[in-house]
Amino acid sequence: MILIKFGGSVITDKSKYHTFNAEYVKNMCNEIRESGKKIIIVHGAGSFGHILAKKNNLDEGYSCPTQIPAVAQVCYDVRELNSMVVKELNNAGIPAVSVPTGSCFMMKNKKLIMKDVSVLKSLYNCGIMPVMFGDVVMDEKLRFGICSGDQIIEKLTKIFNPSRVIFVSDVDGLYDDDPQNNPNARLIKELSRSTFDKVSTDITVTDVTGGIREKIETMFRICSDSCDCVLVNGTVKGRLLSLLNGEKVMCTTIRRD
Ligand code: IP8
Repeated sequence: MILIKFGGSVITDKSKYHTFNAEYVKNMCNEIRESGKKIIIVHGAGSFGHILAKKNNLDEGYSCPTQIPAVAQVCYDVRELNSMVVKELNNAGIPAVSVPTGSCFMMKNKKLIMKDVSVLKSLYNCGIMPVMFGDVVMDEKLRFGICSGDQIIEKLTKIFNPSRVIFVSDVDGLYDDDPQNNPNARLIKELSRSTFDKVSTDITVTDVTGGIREKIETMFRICSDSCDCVLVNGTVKGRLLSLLNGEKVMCTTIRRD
């Protein structure tokens, strides 16, 4: 099976609060359906989560009472986003249901811990895709915390043993320099740990769960001899389908040294 993370940068406009990129989501859902592969999707929060979470310091846990309505609002917003993603999956012909992250996981000092994941397995075995998402989750030490889709993916890797994990974002992959500022920046097709240590990964977006560096670190932890990890652009129509079909596409594959 394959795990796919729909990054917030593809499914939302990260710079504008509460903006859904319906077209990209629809295309990706259709491509997943067309591939015929067994897949579970997790998605990020994008502008439905990060903007308010950052404004209210939710990633640091509880510090003042005004955060509480913000927690409720972010939970509401990411559930709205999740409903739209789940709707597109079902419209594409993929039976899918929402599984709120807090129903299977808790956090302890920002670390995600599994509680009861039997519902995930039961849905999957029933031919229904459980769809989890970056969310505010209760934390045993900090009262609440921000759980990213990447953290969820890392846990699901242990449960489902995927042969491949695909992180879909709005860039072609990782470059050896910032392509916005350097026209000679080159896409890194295969990323090893030694190459990664030399690459600049400065980001300017509003992201409370870490930027591209944290994401690639997660990918290094996930990838193994039996599971490869790929970063691909989901805004280019057809690219995800080509990747799923085993064709050569523009992307970055993470390789363990
Ligand atoms: O977009 C973040 O999840 P991510 C979750 O996967 C919230 O990093 C609520 C900001």
